[in-house]
Order: sequence, then structure tokens, then C-alpha cells
Amino acid sequence: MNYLQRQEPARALPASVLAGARSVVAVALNYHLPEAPLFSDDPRTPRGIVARYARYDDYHTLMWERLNALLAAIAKQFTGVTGKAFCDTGPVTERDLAMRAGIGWIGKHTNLIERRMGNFFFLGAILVDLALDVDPPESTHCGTCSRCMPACPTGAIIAPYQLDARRCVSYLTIELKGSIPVELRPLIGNRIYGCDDCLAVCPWNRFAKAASDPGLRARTDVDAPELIPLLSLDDDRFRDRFRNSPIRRTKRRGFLRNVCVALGNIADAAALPALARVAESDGEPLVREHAAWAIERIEGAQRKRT
Ligand code: B12
Repeated sequence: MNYLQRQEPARALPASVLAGARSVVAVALNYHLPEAPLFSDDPRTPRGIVARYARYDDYHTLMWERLNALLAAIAKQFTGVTGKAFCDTGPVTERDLAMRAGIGWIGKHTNLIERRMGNFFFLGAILVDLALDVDPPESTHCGTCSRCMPACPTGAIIAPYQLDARRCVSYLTIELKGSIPVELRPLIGNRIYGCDDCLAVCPWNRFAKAASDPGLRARTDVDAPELIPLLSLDDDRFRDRFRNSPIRRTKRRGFLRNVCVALGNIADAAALPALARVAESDGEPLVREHAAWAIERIEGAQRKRT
């Protein structure tokens, strides 16, 4: 995540991102999927878990459309206004701005929580050179609740409001490009792309309504995908299968790395032939190494059983 360091100077100075910037319009987009399974309920087939946000087409495209439409509406009302939209792209701290704009508060898991939306929403922002009336910030409503902390499978929430991103499953399975630290692999379970556990246990979700933006296209093929066939994806088939999906971010090598870890953790011997093929002949050393680890783990589990 070196981009965070590169963007540091500009983050502190919004006017260096947009000359004359005076205000920020912060927005949230609900992506709650109450019906989507968090865990696979079919123990017979090794299946993976994908974070809910990635069970849609890439949200950036939709967020851009919505932000630019909003900017156009603002420009209609205030002639001559200049603005710039952001969603994960620029040196803009959407979460901090959203908190200061009163959308919600930063919870102990370090994500923003909103009273009626709960946890599952994306953030975006528009910088404008207009002096707008400012909403007051929201106060914190976590109280004594800290359910998110023990819910984290890797213990990444090391203190309230403090995440060790290097341990977060979202970092390990998406942002990390290399090898997953061996000691953390068993803790990842069958999560193959991101993780929702700290968000899912938050009691504020009880008021949340299902996402209703017609632009959010849910992809049912990643609800609980079968893992073994994923090992056969070559580059072209990976690109085809995950066209428009956030999952493209890991590229095939990162994704297959994750699939190997999940198969090792599920420890079903049915995966051994496919893993052996990958460990021997995959073109990516990263994938071969994780496949070898999975084989060792499955064989270790078999030895324990006998
Ligand atoms: C890097 C990153 C990650 C990293 C690190 C996350 C982290 N918690 O630090 C990793 C890969 C681990 C990650 C994981 C996830 N992420 Co992320 N991530 C980002 C990204 C791109 C940058 C965040 C960042 O570090 N910015 C730089 C720092 C300096 O800014 P900051 O974190 O906002 O911190 C400032 C303020 O928030 C404030 N602050 C920070 N903590 C606190 C605490 C208190 C009490 C107070 C008062 C202030 C305060 O001080 C800081 C300095 O100004 C943002 C998008 C963005 N541009 O903001 C998405 C973003 C934060 N991620 C998002 C999501 C959805 C996720 C996941 C849920 C995805 C998933 N299901 O797998 C997980 C959640 C994990 C978790 N518990 O946080 C959403 C969060 C939406 C929300 N409701 O809050 C964002 C905003 C993307 C978006 N556009 O919607 N993410």
C-alpha cells in the first residue's frame, strides 16, 4: 500500500488537489446484502468466501457515475463552480471526511458506521471551490461494545480504533502482492477475497436495509464459489470470469494463491490432485509455493486423523 505514503503531502492539503477547494461533499452508497451467505453451508464441496463488496461489479464505476451526476447538479445550481470527484483514487481520506461531514462515526474496527445503514456502505467525496454550509460531525456510538475485535480472524484489531493492516485478511488476500506470512495462513480459513467478519457482527447492522441502487449489479457466481475448479483458471479465463469484478485487482496469481490457502485450511483430500498439478507446473512461483503449503497442510491433517 505504498500509494498511501506517496499521497501523504497532498492529503494534508486539499487545495493542492483542487485549486481553491473550500468544501467537501461526502457521500455514502449502501451495498448491504442481508441475504448473501457469509459462510458456505455446504460442507461437501470446498467453497470460498468473498467479501460482500466484491460480490458486485466494481463499485468504483458506479460511484464515479453517481458522483459526477451530483457534481453536474451542483454546477447547474452554482454557475462557475469547479469540483473534482474521488473514490479511492486520489489522495483524499474519504473515511475521515465522511466522519467530519456527519455521515457516521469511525467504529472500533476503524470503518465508518451509520445509524440507519450500519457498516456496509462505500464512501466517495467531491471537492468543490464553494463555501457550503457545514454539517456537524457525528459522535461515536460504539459505547462499551467491542464485538468486532474478537470477531477478527487474525486479531488485526489490536486496540479499539486501531487496525494492524498487515494482519487484516483484506490486506493479506487483496493488497499484498507476495507470499502470505505462513503463520497467518491458517487463520484466513476459506476467505479468498477480503473479509467482512468485523463488519458483520456490528449490532448497528440491525437497522440496515438491503442495497437498492439499481446500478449495483450483484454477481451470484462469487457467493460461495467452488474452489477446486478455480485452480484451472489460466490468465484469459481469469480475466473473462472476473470481468468488471473487483477481484481482478489481485490478478490470477494473487487469487490462486488465496484459493490454495483456503484449500489447505479446508483440508479436504479431494483437492490434492489439482493442488499437485499446480504445485508442479504452474507458471507462477507464488502459486506453486502456496499449493505446496496446502498439500502439506492437508497431508498433515490426514495424518492426524489416522
Ligand atoms: C488502505 C485501505 C484499506 C487497508 C487498511 C484499512 C485501515 N482500516 O486502515 C486494508 C486493505 C486493510 C483495508 C481493508 C478494508 N477496507 Co479499506 N480502504 C483503504 C483506503 C484505500 C485508504 C485508507 C487509508 O489508510 N487512508 C489513509 C489514512 C491516513 O486515512 P484514514 O485511514 O482515513 O485515517 C484518517 C482518519 O480516518 C482519522 N482516523 C483514523 N482512525 C480514527 C479513529 C478515530 C476514533 C478518529 C476520531 C479518527 C480516526 O485519522 C486519519 C488521518 O486523517 C480507503 C479509501 C480511502 N481513500 O480512504 C478504503 C476504505 C477505508 N476501505 C473500505 C472497506 C469497505 C474495506 C473493507 C471492509 C473491505 C473488505 N470487506 O475486505 C476492509 C475493512 C477492514 C477494516 N477493519 O478496516 C471503505 C470503508 C467504508 C466505510 N464504511 O468506512 C473505504 C473508505 C473505501 C470506500 N471508498 O468505500 N482498507
